[in-house]
Amino acid sequence: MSVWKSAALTLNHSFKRALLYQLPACQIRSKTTGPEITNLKEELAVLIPEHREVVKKFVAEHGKFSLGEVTIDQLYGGMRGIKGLITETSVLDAEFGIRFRGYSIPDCQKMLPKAPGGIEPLPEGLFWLLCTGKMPSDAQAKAVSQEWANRAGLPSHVVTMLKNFPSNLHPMAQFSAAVTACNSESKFAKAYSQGIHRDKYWEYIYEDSMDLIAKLPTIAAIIYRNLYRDGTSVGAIDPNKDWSANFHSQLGYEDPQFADLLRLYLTIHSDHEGGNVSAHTCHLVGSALSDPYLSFAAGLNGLAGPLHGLANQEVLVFLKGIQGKVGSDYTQEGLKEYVWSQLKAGQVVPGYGHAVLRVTDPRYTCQREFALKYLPNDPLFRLVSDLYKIVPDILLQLGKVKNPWPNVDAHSGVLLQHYGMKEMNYYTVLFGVSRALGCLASLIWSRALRFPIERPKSYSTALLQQMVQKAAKK
Ligand code: AMX
Repeated sequence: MSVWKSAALTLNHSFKRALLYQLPACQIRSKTTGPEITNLKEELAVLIPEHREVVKKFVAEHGKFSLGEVTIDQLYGGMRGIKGLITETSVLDAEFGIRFRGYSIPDCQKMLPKAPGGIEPLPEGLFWLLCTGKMPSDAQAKAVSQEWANRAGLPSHVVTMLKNFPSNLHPMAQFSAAVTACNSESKFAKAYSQGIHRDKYWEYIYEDSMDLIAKLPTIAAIIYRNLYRDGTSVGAIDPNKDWSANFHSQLGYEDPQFADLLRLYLTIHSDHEGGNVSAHTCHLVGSALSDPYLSFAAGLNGLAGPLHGLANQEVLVFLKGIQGKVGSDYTQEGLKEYVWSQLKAGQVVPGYGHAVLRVTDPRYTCQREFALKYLPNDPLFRLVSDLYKIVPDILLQLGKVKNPWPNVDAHSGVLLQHYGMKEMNYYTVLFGVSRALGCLASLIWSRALRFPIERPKSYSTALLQQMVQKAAKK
């Protein structure tokens, strides 16, 4: 195929994707114009003014376009389905699952750059994609790896603080506290106090975000080693290794297959559009111009809830409960009985259900494919597979569950257990490391697009009752 034809096809594909997912015009520029930019901030410096103009024009022309009504059910029902946020990095389709800038998880597995010898995508590449809307080249992903390696150092007070935490403080509480304490390093907070122009906010948010993402694996690994490896040193970052490979070594693991699993894990947990608790919290706190350390720590506190990120820990507790009570020689009937007993005790089945999705989560599916390839005979994987056959039917029988299918958390712990990471209380920390990619890419764009402080309207029941009565009299 000629170079021109191939470029035209690429552009055609990009235009189709842009039309389908309403990507900004800046995302469909031909890759072939000008020399390749490998520095992410320089790339954003080109894209941001273009996209600001696109948004300005769009809002000026269509600002009064209605997206539907809000019902009282929605006010009392966790705002489910209310359209109230702009998140440029990803869109969640109830029937399809997540698309990162229009790309599905299998697309990302195929198209994102890989580490030498690895087959799973580099989270560095995904971060580039989330920030820019463009699939990065190997050189662009590598440049991000190197930047993160260079920015990974921790302030000593954070290391001391982590050392002093009691071992009964949950790893997520330690993680969020350490991230908050890194606020001493905030370039945004410093620049703001010196009086920077609002047009420049995004540049400092970008700097803090890159610094924070770089530091997260070291913070997380210190927590892991303090709690489960007698406080042994996490060692130095190797600037020639990618972000996940360094994290893998800092945690104390050696199996390259586990490093590749971490790449997949850190990619797929990154972003799930804007309304989920962690992303929304980070966005909300950031809208007050709290710096990225404070904003993301707030998001982590939300992720630590059992109905959100902590579900990955809860799933393992659930699976171990089954193994303890029903044994590994279980029958389908035995499994069903256990699930019903959990429901009758007024508890949820962790790892199942979703506020938006109405199909099996593609993040579950890709982890299942990984397991089928590398650990098909793992007993815990077999249990997860057997539950997949019975839980949806049981949940449907309850008559109220809107999505009976498994979500991301139903699968992740099983893979980690297989590679030796048995400490289930730690699992949400891994989720948190990954979630930073989505939350912080969005935070950069929120400041780039100068989104205002978030402040939705609330009502009291009494006021709503008056409103309804008044409407009935008309
Ligand atoms: N087990 C038992 N009951 C469930 C259920 C489950 N897995 N999922 C939903 N339900 C119940 C709800 O508790 C609710 O009951 P209620 O009316 O008596 O209060 C009813 O079904 C309707 O809920 P829904 O509209 O289907 O779900 P939702 O949007 O309110 O909640 C979620 C979504 C994820 C919190 C819920 O499905 C759940 O609790 N799942 C188990 C926990 C879990 O896996 N969380 C992780 C989600 C993914 C993530 O964020 N990481």
